[in-house]
Amino acid sequence: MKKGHRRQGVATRCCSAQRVVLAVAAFASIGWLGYVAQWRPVTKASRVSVESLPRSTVSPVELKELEHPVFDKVPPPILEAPHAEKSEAQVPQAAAPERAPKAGRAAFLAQSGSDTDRGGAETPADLSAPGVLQASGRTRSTWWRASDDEVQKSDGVARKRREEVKAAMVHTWNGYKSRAWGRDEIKPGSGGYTEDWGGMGMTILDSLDTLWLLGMREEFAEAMEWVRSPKLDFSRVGSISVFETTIRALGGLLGAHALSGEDIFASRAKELGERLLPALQTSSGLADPWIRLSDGRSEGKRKTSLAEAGTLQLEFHRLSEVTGDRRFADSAARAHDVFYQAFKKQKGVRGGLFPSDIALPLGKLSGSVSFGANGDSFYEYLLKCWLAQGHEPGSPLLEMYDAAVDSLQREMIHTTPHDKLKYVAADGHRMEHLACFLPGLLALGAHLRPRAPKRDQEFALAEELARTCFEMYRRMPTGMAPEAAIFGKKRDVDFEADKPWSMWTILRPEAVESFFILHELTGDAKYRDWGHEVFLALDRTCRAPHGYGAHPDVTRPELQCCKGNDDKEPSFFLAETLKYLFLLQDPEHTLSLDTFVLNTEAHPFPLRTPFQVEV
Ligand code: DMJ
Repeated sequence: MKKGHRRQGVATRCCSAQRVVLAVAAFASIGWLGYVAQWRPVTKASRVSVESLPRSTVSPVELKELEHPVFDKVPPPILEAPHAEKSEAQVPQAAAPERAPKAGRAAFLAQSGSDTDRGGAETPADLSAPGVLQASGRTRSTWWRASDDEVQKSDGVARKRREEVKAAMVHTWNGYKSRAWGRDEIKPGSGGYTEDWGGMGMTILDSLDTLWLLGMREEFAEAMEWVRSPKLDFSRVGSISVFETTIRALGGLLGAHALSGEDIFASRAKELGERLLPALQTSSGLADPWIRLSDGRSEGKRKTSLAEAGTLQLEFHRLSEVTGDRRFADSAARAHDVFYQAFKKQKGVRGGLFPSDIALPLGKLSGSVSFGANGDSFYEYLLKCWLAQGHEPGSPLLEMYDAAVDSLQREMIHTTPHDKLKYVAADGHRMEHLACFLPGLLALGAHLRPRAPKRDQEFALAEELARTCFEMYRRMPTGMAPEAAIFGKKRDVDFEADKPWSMWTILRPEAVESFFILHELTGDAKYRDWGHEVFLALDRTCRAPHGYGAHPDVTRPELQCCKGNDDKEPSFFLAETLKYLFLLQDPEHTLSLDTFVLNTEAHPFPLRTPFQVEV
C-alpha cells in the first residue's frame, strides 16, 4: 500500500515512535487524497515538463537512509516581530537610519555580545535595521577595471536609460492597477487576470521592493495599504506551491520590510511564515511542495525537486532574524542537513552535482543534473545561505558550493567550435535561459571567497557565460532570447533556438541579473550596454496594452506577443527583470553586494554580518 504524503504538525525532530503514531493518524485521514493527487511541475520552466529533460547517469539514493543532521547551528534572533501598525495611509519617504531601535533589539544585543565583539560601528544589528541603504555604497571587487573617467561617462548614459526602465514599470503597474488589482497576475494583452498562485495578489507582494527602489513611493504606499487591509487574507488561500509562495510572497514582504522598515510587512511575513511552517515539518526534512495555505493540509504530492526543496532556507532564515523566532530557520535548515549527508556519502551525488528529481516521502534522488529547471536555485542558495548565515570558513554549505562549482567546471561546461562560446549543459547540449543566472552566481562566489584557489578562473568563466547569454538575445531576430537553445548541432552555427519546444520567451530575468552582478564587480560599461539592448528588444517585442507579456517564437518578429497562452505577465517580470534592468543603470543605487543578499526572486535582505573584501 502506498503512503500519502502527510503534514507533520509537530516539532521537527520528534522520536520515531511519535512519528509512527502520527503517520498512521494522518494517513487515515488524508492519505488516500495524497495518493490520488497529481504532480504538477512548478519550478522555473513551467512549460518544460520534468519528463522532457535529459536524464543523467546518477544513480538513485534514499535520503532517508542517511545519518543525523549536522547543522545544529541556527541563527540567534535579531528583532522581535514588530506589530505596531500605523492607522492612516502614509507615503513612506525614505529608509530611516535615525529610527529608534525596535523592541527586541536591545535584548538581542544583550544576548549576542557587545558591538565591539563584531567590529565596531558597523555592527550586525545596525546593518539589519532599516536604513542600511544609506550606509552602503558600491561593491568593492578585485576585478574592478573601470577608470574614474569611464565610470563618469557610463553613469551619464545610464541615468537616461534608467528612466526608460522606470517608464516601463509605470506602464505595467498602471495596467495591473486598473485591470487586475489584488489578483495574482494580469493578462497584459486582454486586460484580464489569473489567480495561479492561490489568489493572494502575488504581483503586489512580488513588486513592493521594486516600487521602492524605483522611487515609486505613492504606488508603494498604495500597495502597502492593500497589504495592511483585510483584502490580503492568507486564511482564504487554497492550494499553493511552497517554493513559489516562499520566494515570491514571503521574500517580497521581507524585502519590503528591509527597505522601508514598515512593521506591517514583518507582521504579514510572520503570518505567512506560520502558515507555511507545516510544509517544512516533515519526517524526511524535505519540504512538502504543495499545501493548502488556509489550513496547512498537505496536497499529498509524491515528488519534489532539488530547487523546490533547497530554495526556502534564505527566506526562513531572514524571517527568524526579523521575528526572533528560531522555528522558521530551524525547520528550513533541515533540508540542508539532508543534502549534506547525501553529499558526504556520495550516494547518488556525483562530486558536487545532485540529481534534480526527489521522490517523497523518502527523498529518493534521481534524474538529471541541472543548472536550469529543477536544479538551479539549489546551488544558488548554498552560496547565499552561507553568506547570510555569517560566511564562516569550513561551513558545510560552502563545502557543497565549492564542490558544485568544481564539478560544474569539469563536467558541464562546453565550448562551441565556431565562436568559442562557453555554455552549460548536462546531456544533449541544451542550455536553458534559466541557467543564465550562473554567470552572476559564479562571479559573486568568486568575489565572496577570497581564498578559493581557482577564483580567477571562476570569474573568467562567469564573464564568458554572460557573453553567451547575451548572444542568446543578440542573435535572435526579435532580440529576445529563447527559453532554451541547442548548442553544437552545426559546425558553423554556435546555437539555435530550441524549436519547436522552447523558442518562446516569458520575460525571464536571469541574463540581466548576471549583467547587474558583473557590472557591480567590474564597472565594465559593456554590461550596461547589453542590459539596455535586452530592454529595447523586450520593449519592442513584448509590450502590450496593459503591460508586457510572452512571445511565442523569438525567431519570428512578425508574430505578435501576448495572445492566448502568451497573454501572461509573470510577477517575476516586475520583481526581477525590471528591477535588475533598473539597478544596472542606476549609479545612485545602494544595494551593495557586500551588505545585501538578494533572494532568487531578487528580494533584498540585509546581511547581518556584512562581507568585507580582504586587502
Ligand atoms: C523566478 O521565479 C525565480 O528567479 C526563480 O528562481 C526561477 N524562476 C523565475 C524566473 O525565471
